[in-house]
Parts: sequence; structure tokens; C-alpha cells
Amino acid sequence: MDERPDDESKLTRTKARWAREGQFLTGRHGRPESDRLPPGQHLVRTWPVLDLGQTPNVPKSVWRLDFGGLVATPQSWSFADYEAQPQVDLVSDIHCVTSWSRYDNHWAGVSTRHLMETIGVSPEARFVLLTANDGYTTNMALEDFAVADALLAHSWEGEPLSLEHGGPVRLVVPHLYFWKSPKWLRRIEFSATDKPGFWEVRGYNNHGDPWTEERYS
Ligand SMILES: Nc1nc2c(c(=O)[nH]1)N[C@H]1C(S)=C(S)[C@@H](COP(=O)(O)O)O[C@H]1N2
Ligand SMILES: [Mo]
Repeated sequence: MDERPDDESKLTRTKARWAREGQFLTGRHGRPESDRLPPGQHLVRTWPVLDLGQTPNVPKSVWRLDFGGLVATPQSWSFADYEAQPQVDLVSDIHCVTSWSRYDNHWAGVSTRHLMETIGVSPEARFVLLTANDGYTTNMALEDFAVADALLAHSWEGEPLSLEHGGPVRLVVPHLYFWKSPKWLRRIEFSATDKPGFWEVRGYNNHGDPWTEERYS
């Protein structure tokens, strides 16, 4: 007895329809969706505010960003200098050590790679110490600072970065816990030696990778 050709079985027809309709395609590439949320994190839709409790208000007219340590020439940018740099738009997820994560944040600003090229970071530099206008500091290895999606951001979701979230300019280093992304950025120091920052001397991990849960030291 003849068997029905495969392409007429109910399952085959269903699968052919799925293929036409793109069933199960997420349209998302790169990191699989199931791995997008690091261990121990939960998703939030709001954007919580976390800091040491001071909100320094530095108007753009007097704002400065200083570069020091192992650079070709120590220098300082006004906000106009910062704005004159090539601007990038980047999308990234936030992972805070207090266990919230927030997907798809749209940032605009100056990439750390451009910054390093334009100010001329010395080959001997291996670490970065970042200082903010509230006295906050944090440290990281140069290769973490220099990732392709790290930037000095002045805008979030198409609007100027609010004061409470670090305006006029904050750092965003999305592949590390968010304490490594200082708000109200004031100074960037390049160094041959590592110098632990505010939380790093208070029991937080020196590296801060959310994927391996480097929360505490
Ligand atoms: N200048 C400054 N930057 C800071 C902090 C701070 O206290 N001061 N807190 C850090 C911590 S612990 C977190 S979780 C994030 C919170 O950023 P958000 O308030 O924009 O969510 O900022 C980081 N950057
Ligand atoms: Mo945090």
C-alpha cells in the first residue's frame, strides 16, 4: 500500500506553515534570550536611582572633565569640547549588583575608544580610576574601559541624562555591574597600577562581572 508522501502529513504541513510564518524566530541575535539575564538578577521596567545620597548639580557652563596620569598631555574638556567629539548611539542592558537589570537602554555620547585615541593614552597604562563630582570613585582594567559599547553618555532614551542619573555626563560600562558606571563624571586617570575605588574597598568585587556573579570580594 502506498504511504502518503511526507509533505502531506499533518505535521509536515504544520511545520511548512511555521516556516512561512517564521514561528519561533525571535529576531534577536547574539546572546540567546535565555542567557540575557545574568544569574540572580530580575528585570525591572523603571530605572531605580542609587547613589551615596548627594546629587551634585554642575551646570554645563562650568562642567569640566579632566584626564590625567599616563596620557600624552594631561588635559581638561569643557562641555563644548565634549560635545565636539564624534557622537555614538548605543543600546545596552544595565545590571545592578542589588539584583535589578534593565534591558535596552538607548545611550548617546562619546565612546571610550574614541576618547582614548584622541587624548593619547600611553602604552604603559593598564588601569583606569574614575572620579565623580560627589566624591565617588571606581576602578577598572583598561580593557574593560575600552570595550566597544562603553561610552561617556549625555543622553538616555533621546533625552538629556537627568541629574539623578548622573547628568550632564556619566560613564556606561554595560558588561560590568552598574557600580562601575560612575554618574557625574569629573576625572579619568590612567595608571600602570590598580587603585580600588569607593565600593571596591568596601567589599565589592574588584572586577564586577555579572555573568560570573562577581558581586563581592
Ligand atoms: N557618582 C556616583 N556614581 C555612581 C554611584 C554613586 O554613588 N555616585 N553609585 C553607583 C551604583 S552603586 C549604581 S547601582 C549606579 C546607579 O545608577 P542609577 O542611579 O542611574 O541607576 O550608579 C553607580 N554610579
Ligand atoms: Mo549599585
